[in-house]
Amino acid sequence: TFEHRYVDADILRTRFAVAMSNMYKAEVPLYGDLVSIVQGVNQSVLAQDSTNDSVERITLERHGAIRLGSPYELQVARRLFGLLGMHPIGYYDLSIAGLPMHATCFRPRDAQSLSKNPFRVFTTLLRPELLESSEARERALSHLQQRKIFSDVLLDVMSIAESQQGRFTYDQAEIFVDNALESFRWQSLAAATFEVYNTLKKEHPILADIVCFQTAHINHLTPRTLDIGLAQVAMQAQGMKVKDRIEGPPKRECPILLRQTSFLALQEAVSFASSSNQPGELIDSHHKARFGEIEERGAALTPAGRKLYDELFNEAMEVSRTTAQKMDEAVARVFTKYPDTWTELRQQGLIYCEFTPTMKLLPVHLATHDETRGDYLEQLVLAGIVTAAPITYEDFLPFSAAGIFQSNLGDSSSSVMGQNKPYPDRKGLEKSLGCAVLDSNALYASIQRKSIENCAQQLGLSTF
Ligand code: OOG
Ligand code: NI
Repeated sequence: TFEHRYVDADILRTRFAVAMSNMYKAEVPLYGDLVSIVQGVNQSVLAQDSTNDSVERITLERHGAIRLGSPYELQVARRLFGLLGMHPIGYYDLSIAGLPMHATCFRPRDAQSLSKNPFRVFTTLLRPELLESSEARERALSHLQQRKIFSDVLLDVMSIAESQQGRFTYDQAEIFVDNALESFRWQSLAAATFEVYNTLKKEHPILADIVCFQTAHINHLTPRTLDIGLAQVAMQAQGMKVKDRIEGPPKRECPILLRQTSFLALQEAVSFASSSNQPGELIDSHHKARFGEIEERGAALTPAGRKLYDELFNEAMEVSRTTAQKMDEAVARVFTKYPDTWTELRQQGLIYCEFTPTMKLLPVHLATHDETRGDYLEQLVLAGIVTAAPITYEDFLPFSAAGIFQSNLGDSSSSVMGQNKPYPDRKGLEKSLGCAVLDSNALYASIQRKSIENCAQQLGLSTF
């Protein structure tokens, strides 16, 4: 039929993510080693207990990161990811870490798309207004205006898809994937001269990385591990230079949010034109941008759960930030105050859950909703009529992202205005993006609510 002419966006997203993973494996062989380590760990964990997420999803699961320079680039990225069923969700302020940038995450939004493939891209945008040197700012802006990271072939095929209600035919999809990949491929010939690169790098190393290259090179692709502690040990055993601590919550019985660690950015060969007057003459140098990251995902927290998390995290950070070990100890100690059984987390409204009716029949004493009995849904869970599975956190953590960024910057001094003072500007990012970012809590809440409605319907109940 007519519909069969078009490629399903969920299938296209998987194809794109797999193609990107293959490209990155060829570019950064250490990433391939990381994927092998994670798959080994995941197999051993799955052999011991089964989780709610499918093995297929976890094996395929990745997030990547790109750093964009201008609102134009961000708008094209929004269209590109939109065609892959990925939408801008959440706002992340990185000025908290002295970085002149803010971010959103492009990812699928509904439960069905997420279960097919949750591929996400953490996308940062430069905030020139936060740069201290006006000279560096002018240089960066004029360079960004000239560069072209998206080819005409790509832009054309995207326009065609948009005129077909956001869908590609099979032939168009192939052109799209091939050309979209080129926008994120590593190019060892820089777009800027060596002099410009050094000027911008002196201002901020991230600025040079964002501005001086021909593409928005993907700077890491992160597989999801079911046990980040085990994976970290395996990384060290293979001699990888691993970041000094795991970001996020401590190890727990009931994992929440996100824990991340990485191997540090590699030094890679780059050549630069010596000056714009003599484009033929090249200078060989190097650049550090690309690293390898792994992550363990836990339950999505409700606003109440997140508030408690942030309070405890801040409390732990106040204790001592002198060494990684001291920080880990403080986090572990303070987080003993965070409930650590699924029942408590659920009953105290700290996590989002997806509820599913079991085959068990509703006993007579529970067959009707009696207001005096308290939380009816919770009683059905305790009676085994309904199961409650924590919903996986699909987003990022600003402090974790900041920690990953900083681990790759060494001890370079930052010259961002008001160092380490937060300057959030969600409206500014939305203006650059050309649309509002979605609220992740609303998405988790909607998945939970739909599952509850489904339980009610299947059990023949009108309400909970
Ligand atoms: C992104 C760093 C943040 C994460 O997973 O939070 C990050 C970047 O370096 O561009 O990778
Ligand atoms: Ni990452």
